Amino acid sequence: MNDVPEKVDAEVIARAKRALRDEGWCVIPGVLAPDRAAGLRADLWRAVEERERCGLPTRGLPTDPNEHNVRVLNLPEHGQAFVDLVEHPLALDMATALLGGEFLISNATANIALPGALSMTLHADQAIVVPEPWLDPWSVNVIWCFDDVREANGATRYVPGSHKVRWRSELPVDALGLTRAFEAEAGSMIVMDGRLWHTSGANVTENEERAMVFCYYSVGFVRPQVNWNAALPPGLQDSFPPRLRRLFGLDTSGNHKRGAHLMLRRPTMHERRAWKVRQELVADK
Ligand SMILES: O=C(O)CCC(=O)C(=O)O
Repeated sequence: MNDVPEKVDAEVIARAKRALRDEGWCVIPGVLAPDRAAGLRADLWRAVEERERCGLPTRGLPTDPNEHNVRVLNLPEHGQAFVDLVEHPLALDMATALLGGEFLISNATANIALPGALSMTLHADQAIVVPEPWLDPWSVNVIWCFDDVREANGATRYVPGSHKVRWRSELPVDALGLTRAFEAEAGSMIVMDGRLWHTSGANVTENEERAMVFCYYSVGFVRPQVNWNAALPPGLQDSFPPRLRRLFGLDTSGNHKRGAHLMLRRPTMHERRAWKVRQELVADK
């Protein structure tokens, strides 16, 4: 595999993790070698054809205002190249940095913005899967750029600082007007805190396409957007090694890890004191 995560400088990765935590996003250039980015782009168009042959919708989905966005849902079923992206070591490393060790792949899709594509509605990915208030990062989107992405060809637009928004009512009234474009070269990875409010940009170019893949991860106690048991062909599920089965949430057990430590450890001094105080209060009543 022509993969180069090892070549991304450790200092660049450390800086990116700090930016992700503090600013809610980061761009890491040069993660995919140019030929791999180009190969994935060709794979993506093959996936579009495959879906259209099967009669599955790729344009004019309810998320988009017109037919100039080409969407590929359920990407992992369209080839190993996309499964490799989902479990790319640097993607998992960045997700771990924000979410901690226990997370699932929630969704993996592509959006190719063709000339004439317009912006979708402003949203935060975490708000789609978890009700407010959004107090902690519980999801993260790792975005792969297969083209040079610039404001004019529809770069994703984000509201600076909006990963701190806990309630929708805290969003600035003119949030859309405050958005800025994520610009990045082909082969870059953009990482976005699930709480960051954003939208697709309009592609106002004559002839540039903007192809991006969105690998969306969420903590283990949040139900993934895709029910992979139903979405992935059984043969593909069977071919997955244990680490991939875990990442896709395909194992028989789920959602017991978060509180497991409560059963395994003795109550802390603080907890024992708090219980004692509460017992005394009840006794005094
Ligand atoms: O295509 C983009 O730039 C953003 C897409 C997006 O936010 C979404 O599909 O939820």
